[in-house]
Amino acid sequence: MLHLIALVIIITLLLSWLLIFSYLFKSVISNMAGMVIAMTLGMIVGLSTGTITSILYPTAFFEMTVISMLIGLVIGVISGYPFSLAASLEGLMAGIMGGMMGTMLGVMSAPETFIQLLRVMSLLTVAIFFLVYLLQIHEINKVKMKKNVLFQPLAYFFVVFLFIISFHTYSFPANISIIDDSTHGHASHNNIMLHATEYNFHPKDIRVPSNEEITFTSTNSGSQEHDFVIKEAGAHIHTSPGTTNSQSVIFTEPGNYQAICSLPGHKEAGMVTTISVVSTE
Ligand SMILES: [Cu+2]
Repeated sequence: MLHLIALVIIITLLLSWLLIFSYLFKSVISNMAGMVIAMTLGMIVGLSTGTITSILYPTAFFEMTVISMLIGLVIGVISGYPFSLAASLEGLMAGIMGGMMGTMLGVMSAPETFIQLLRVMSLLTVAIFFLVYLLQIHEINKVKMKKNVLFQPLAYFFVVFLFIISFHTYSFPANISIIDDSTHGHASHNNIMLHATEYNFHPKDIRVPSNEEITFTSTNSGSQEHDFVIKEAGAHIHTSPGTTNSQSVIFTEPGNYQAICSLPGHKEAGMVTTISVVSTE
């Protein structure tokens, strides 16, 4: 959750910076550029808000759509306001559209892709903010030829660069709580669905919280016998072809565990899955 909050704060700060720039230099930014700025900011804010809110609260699809449309609308109007009524109107429409599309994207995506979706959306948002900033600088420099460091895109680019790096270094530890929803028909975080075939497990990477009961349900979609064994946790789920079996375990120690199929040669053929047990504290 912390990463998500940090992400929202960073995006809000960057957005504020752009808005302040628009208000400070509204006299030198052309109306045409103003309309593009309003449209772009309204749309991307609506889109990312919609995606994030619908991932967090997929059961409240209608409410999240309305909220995202409102946020996109407000940001669009604020972005266009310094320039002209037309720019505000354009921002308003783009914000509504972005909010609507963002929530649909979030709801239609499979829970397994949530983390990637959040990464893509946040990188896209920051990259588009950067383009808007370049447009502002371009407009301002046409008239003022500022030499101030603030008017060099390099400083901003550096912030963006750090952001992207930090993003790929840390994953979202919050992803478990995000995916805690059964309305998608997929597994909630304490209920892991597995598929065993020749010779593979799906999914390949599993993240579960420590000190909570985790139920592994293994379905054998293959044509041979398979099992699912986590030695350290005492888990052993045997399945004949076409059958499904479950077992519940509790991981007391955070860390990486290996789950394998113990039938001769199956592990070597690829029936291995990594289980990351993360502390919930
Ligand atoms: Cu096997």
